[in-house]
Amino acid sequence: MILYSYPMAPNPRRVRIFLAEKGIEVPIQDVDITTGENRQPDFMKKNPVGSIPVLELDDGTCISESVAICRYFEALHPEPPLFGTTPEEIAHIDMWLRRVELNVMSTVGQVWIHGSPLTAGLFDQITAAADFGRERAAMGFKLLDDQLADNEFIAGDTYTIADAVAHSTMDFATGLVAMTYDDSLVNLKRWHDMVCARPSAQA
Ligand SMILES: N[C@@H](CCC(=O)N[C@@H](CS)C(=O)NCC(=O)O)C(=O)O
Repeated sequence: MILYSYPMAPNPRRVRIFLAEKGIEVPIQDVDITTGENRQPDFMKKNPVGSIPVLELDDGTCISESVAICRYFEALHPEPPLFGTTPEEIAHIDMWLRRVELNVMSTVGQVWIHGSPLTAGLFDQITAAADFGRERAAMGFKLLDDQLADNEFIAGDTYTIADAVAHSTMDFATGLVAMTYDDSLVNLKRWHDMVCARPSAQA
């Protein structure tokens, strides 16, 4: 089994954080997305979308999409459960996971593509799209802050996949994308400091 990854990329990091929380070790092979190694024919055979992460099983089966890879490991190693166990927990965690993906990761990603000097040579950047992304990301940060006012973790009182994805997303936002969140979002800051202090943050 091999996990194709890249150190600074937020989507593979979700999987690495998830694996660290589960205590699972998987051999990792880096694919340099900055030089387009992921777009070479050999890699496109593993994932026709060309993105990382990809998990290649010993029989050659390839699974892409970070959350699908996490679900695979959850099924293999149910403890500790990070996707919930009861129908209500599973739905609640999935609801928050999708909220993080749609309201935070996708909006931060828009700022990365359209507003970062680091990607200026790669994309035809549209300033209005970056501004819209920033505005929507601020709403996403507030959504998380409100939720974290009454909950220790994103989906309630235990660590879940929603925390792994939000952690990788917030590190990406405040790191590579150089975004900040408002000082008034004290609950988000409390949670961000907490997940950064967990051993899985080293993943
Ligand atoms: N929805 C996908 C997104 C994967 C993705 O966008 N990966 C980025 C790295 S964070 C990538 O491979 N970018 C390079 C490219 O697409 O060429 C997932 O969750 O795995």
